[in-house]
Amino acid sequence: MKLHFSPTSPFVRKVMVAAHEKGLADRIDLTSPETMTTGELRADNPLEKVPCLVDDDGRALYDSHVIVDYLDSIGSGPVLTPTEPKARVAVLLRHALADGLMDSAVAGVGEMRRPEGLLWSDNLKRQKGKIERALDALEGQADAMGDTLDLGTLSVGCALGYIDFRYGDMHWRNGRPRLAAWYEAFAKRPSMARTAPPPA
Ligand SMILES: N[C@@H](CCC(=O)N[C@@H](CS)C(=O)NCC(=O)O)C(=O)O
Repeated sequence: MKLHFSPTSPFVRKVMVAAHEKGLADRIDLTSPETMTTGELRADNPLEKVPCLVDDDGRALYDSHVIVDYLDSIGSGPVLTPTEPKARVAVLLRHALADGLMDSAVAGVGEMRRPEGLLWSDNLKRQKGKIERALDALEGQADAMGDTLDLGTLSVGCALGYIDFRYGDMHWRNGRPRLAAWYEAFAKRPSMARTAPPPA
């Protein structure tokens, strides 16, 4: 299988953490990030976004949730999205929160990278508000997450890793001791250690 890859994307990391946890990482070849601009990625994903996984039959899969679901169905190891209705909706909901946190964090970075004079400060403020509220909600869920590994918790781990990577000056751990303790333990998983973004 081939994965259109970027070492800094939290969505790509979500896929790679799942691949490691499901025993599939060795079966995935990573493209160089240049495919994002050469047209190669566009040929596989009309949205031209990473991650995009091309499976052994040549079928291109996107987005990160679809890819993780696919890996969950073909790999070994823990089930990432349970089938029992109550457990399933809880995992999907936590995934939605983590994924929305990633969306806002990535959008905020895009805003900060606008050429001088074009930064839309209201939008940046809005995205940062979403980030703060998502983190507050996760603080309330930290004890329930415990040491569970599923689609929801691995997405939270990748989202927090991205906040550390891009928003170090936000000091998100302040006032969120439970989430900080949860992340400290979760980040030690080999799947997380092996997929950490490069030093900023
Ligand atoms: N919902 C998508 C989001 C993917 C995404 O936003 N990827 C970013 C990198 S972090 C990207 O490829 N951006 C390029 C673009 O928007 O043109 C997913 O879960 O895979």
